[in-house]
Amino acid sequence: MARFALKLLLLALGIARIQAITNCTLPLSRVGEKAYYVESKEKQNWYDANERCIRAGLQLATVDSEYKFNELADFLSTMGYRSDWIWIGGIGRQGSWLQFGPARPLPYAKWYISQPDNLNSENCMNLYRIAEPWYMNDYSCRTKLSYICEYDSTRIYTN
Ligand SMILES: [Ca+2]
Repeated sequence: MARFALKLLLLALGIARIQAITNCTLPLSRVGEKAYYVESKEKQNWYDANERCIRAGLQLATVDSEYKFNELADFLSTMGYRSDWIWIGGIGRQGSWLQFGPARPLPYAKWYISQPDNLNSENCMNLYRIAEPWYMNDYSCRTKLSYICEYDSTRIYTN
């Protein structure tokens, strides 16, 4: 019991430290060296979601490895997100995709079957859950979706 309380205290201190560094007042959830914030009530188009993350000292969450993808997917599932379409930090055009933080070609991708399909000019990246696993999809940037911001203590933010 004492160990659990200590773990909770350390978690709270970790979040407080991140919020002090970023001046972020959003309720972050810590996962390892990262902290996430999911906004699912006030949905935004990709551009506004990106801006809101940046204004909070964060960035749209990025996927740079299979490990990170699974961490993000597990976090979203644990937090109870089942049917949300969620913006993440990736943009693309005509098959060439970049992720943010800093911008670079995608180091890892887990697209759903036949995605990215660029249906109706889909140039922004979201996560969605088809059956059990989460996948990436390209979607119209102007559509309002939930979004996930991240803070990663191992990363220098340049966007
Ligand atoms: Ca698509």
